[in-house]
Amino acid sequence: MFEFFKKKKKEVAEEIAEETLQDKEDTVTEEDTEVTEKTVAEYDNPVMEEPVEEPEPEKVIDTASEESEPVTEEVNDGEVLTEAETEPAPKKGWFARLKEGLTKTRDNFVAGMDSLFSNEDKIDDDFYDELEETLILGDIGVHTTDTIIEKLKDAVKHEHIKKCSDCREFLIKTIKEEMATGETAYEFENKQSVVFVIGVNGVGKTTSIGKLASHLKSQGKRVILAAADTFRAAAGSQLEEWSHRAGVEMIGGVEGQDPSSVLYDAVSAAKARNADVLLVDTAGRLHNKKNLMEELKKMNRIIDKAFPDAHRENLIVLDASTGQNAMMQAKEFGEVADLTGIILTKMDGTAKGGIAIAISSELKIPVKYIGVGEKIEDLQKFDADSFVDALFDVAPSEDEDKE
Ligand SMILES: Nc1nc2c(ncn2[C@@H]2O[C@H](COP(=O)(O)OP(=O)(O)O)[C@@H](O)[C@H]2O)c(=O)[nH]1
Ligand SMILES: [Mg+2]
Repeated sequence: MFEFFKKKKKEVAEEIAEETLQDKEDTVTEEDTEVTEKTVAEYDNPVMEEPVEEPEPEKVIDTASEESEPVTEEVNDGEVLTEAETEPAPKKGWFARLKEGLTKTRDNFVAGMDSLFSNEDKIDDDFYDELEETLILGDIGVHTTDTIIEKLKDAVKHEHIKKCSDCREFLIKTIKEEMATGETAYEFENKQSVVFVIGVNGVGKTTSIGKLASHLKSQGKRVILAAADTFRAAAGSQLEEWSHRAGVEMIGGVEGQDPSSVLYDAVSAAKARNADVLLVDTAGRLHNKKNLMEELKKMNRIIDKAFPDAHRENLIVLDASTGQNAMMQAKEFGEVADLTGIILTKMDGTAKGGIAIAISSELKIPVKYIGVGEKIEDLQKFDADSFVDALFDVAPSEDEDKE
């Protein structure tokens, strides 16, 4: 297979050079001239035509168990890396870490539920109203809330559910069912893959790539990172820092370089080193849908030509703390890219973790990983059952809490 690539390399390079040239010519169109004249401030807006409110990067981790405040270090452009990211983790089961990360969501969401389910009263309309309110306030979303309440009403009619206190178990079961997105696939971890990581600025793309690289490396995979966010120099140096932490190689470019040319170099490196997974960091600040679509298309064409056999994955990163806004971003990106999964970050320190339920239930795109902190090990594979158990404080089975 690789002989074929070697032979093709020159050809592909020529085609890409041609394409780049073509792109340069294209920029002379009236519309695009206008685009290039846009100010940097406008580029700083997130991707979509309708401005999506950009989340403040969250730096606070709800770390009751942290002994000391993480020391922060200012890097360019206000990016802050914490020392905590490099510290070795205290050895805890992943379920315990998940539960710890979900503390705020649980306090917000389940505390309301518990008071609702703790009484022995008969189920009436007030109960349904309160349940509806609690679910919506927990960021489960109107659509999913309606579905859950309908199922509950049905069960109350046909099964032996009489008292409010009987509903808790049914609710847990229903939420798990709603979140089941079918086979949640992690094949890319075991194939030669190219993974595009996309999403608006500040959601945690670069951080998640660092964590994912470390996770894959610990499984013995050879990982290469591509710094295709060339919009500003700080983005490349931030990814480089993560590549050191994870102990993997990074292929970068210079500020302002065509991201596709960085990608091309990275693909060549991935093939030369026989890498298992190429993780591609992308810019979150392309200012409109057309630009984003063009950029993604161009990058996809490079993979089509230069790495046609690679398994492809488009993971969108969403910041859970933005609640319903995250859902909107997923829908908008879904219009320009074939999303194969979601990385839901900042599940720690937010009370809006219920958004994971809304996203899985409404979008039917699997949440594949969740970020539960800023440290390198704070990325977990997402499992709906464990998530709901952690949220409702259901004790895990012994197997579940193994590393
Ligand atoms: N608490 C917390 N912070 C996170 C998580 N993921 C990312 N961050 C922080 O979010 C900020 C933005 O992350 P970054 O990776 O630069 O976002 P990008 O612009 O999408 O690449 C950084 O301060 C990260 O440390 C997470 O799971 N939990
Ligand atoms: Mg970034």
